[in-house]
Amino acid sequence: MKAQDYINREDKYGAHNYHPLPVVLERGEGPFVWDVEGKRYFDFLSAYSAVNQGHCHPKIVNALKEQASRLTLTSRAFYNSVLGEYEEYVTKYFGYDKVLPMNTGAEADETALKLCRKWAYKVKGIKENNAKIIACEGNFHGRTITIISMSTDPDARNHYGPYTPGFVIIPYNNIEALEKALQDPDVAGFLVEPIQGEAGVYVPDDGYIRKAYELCKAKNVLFIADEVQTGIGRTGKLLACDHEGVRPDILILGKALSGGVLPVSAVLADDEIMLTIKPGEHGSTFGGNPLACKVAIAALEVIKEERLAENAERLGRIFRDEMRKIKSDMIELIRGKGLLNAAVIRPTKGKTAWDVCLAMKEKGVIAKPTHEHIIRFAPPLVITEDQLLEAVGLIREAFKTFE
Ligand code: IF1
Repeated sequence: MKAQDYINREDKYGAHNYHPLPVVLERGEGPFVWDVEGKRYFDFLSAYSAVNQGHCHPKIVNALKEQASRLTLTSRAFYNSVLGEYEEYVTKYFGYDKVLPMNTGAEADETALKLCRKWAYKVKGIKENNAKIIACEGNFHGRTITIISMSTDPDARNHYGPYTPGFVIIPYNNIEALEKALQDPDVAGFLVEPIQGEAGVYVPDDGYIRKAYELCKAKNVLFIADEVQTGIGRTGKLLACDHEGVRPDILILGKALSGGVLPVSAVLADDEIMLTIKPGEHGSTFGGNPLACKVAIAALEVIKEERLAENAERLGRIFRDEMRKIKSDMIELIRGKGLLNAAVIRPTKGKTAWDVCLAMKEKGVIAKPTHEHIIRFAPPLVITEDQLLEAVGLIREAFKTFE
């Protein structure tokens, strides 16, 4: 089968809810993936930051293999020998009293919203059904009906109504707007991405996260950080909130929590919040399964053992410096933090970010445009300096083809 045959088959039998780059991958190792014709690429998407530890990391794959032949799923109707080990490990790792394990990022976000509402009624004392949660324009928190009820992206939202009420949407990176929204005594929480991924790696002003956290504290409002994409080393610290010394009241993790091996997500909080949910009030068949637990422990160990946050910080600076040296009229701006970066593309002679991604693919670097004029650059954090410079060279060549 040729690449086009694979593409045609997906097109014929799969829902058309994606528009992939025309490349068919069959193998991965570290920062590299190979297509069905054996061509090697630098992966500059990392499955939207799920593969921070690199493709098929041997330590994580071994953890998977070992646990897969012992016990994979018990459901939470019974205890299992691994869940407690993981719960102790992950709570100490991130510094919280408790964890609630789920599978996908969207589920973890939903869990955080439920926790926030429960806390609003049981602890804060907001009148039943009146709790409001503030979210930001340009947010991306997943695809469920409740989550897209917060979305301001017409593609994500339109024709899926009626929507879940209880959200207040304010501009991102705008402290005055937050201050104003927090005047409402029914506000229970503020849900925020420390860097907006889907909006195009939109990095807020220095001090925004810190100030927002302090405003929430002053109003007894929970500061809820969606670190599904920014967490676990991606931005040069373990958490993006660490850049401003902020410890969220509720922390949402996903993606790289498993190194891209399985869907594993988690919500972390202290007892005052987490213990408002009682037995039978929330859960998931697969959440906390022993396979996921062993994989997540290994994935988190790799982050520390290989100092991947430090690598992201150092290489991120080099990447932005080198990208800014590329002479191309099409590059309007390079921005980002750690190894979560983006180029804003100025359409030139009818050529857009999509065409740049096609050209990069030909040169051996794969990345994906977002919002038509932005390209995200987020390689696995295991990439070395030499590899990064080689990849930038290929990206430079790709831009040259448009001269
Ligand atoms: C897709 C974007 C990235 C997320 C944050 C929760 C979730 C995500 C901050 C939900 C998911 C994804 C999903 C992916 C595209 C993608 C994405 F472009 F849409 F914004 F990463 F940049 N919170 N992000 O970024 O997690 O339920 O998917 O596990 O194809 O929809 P999920």
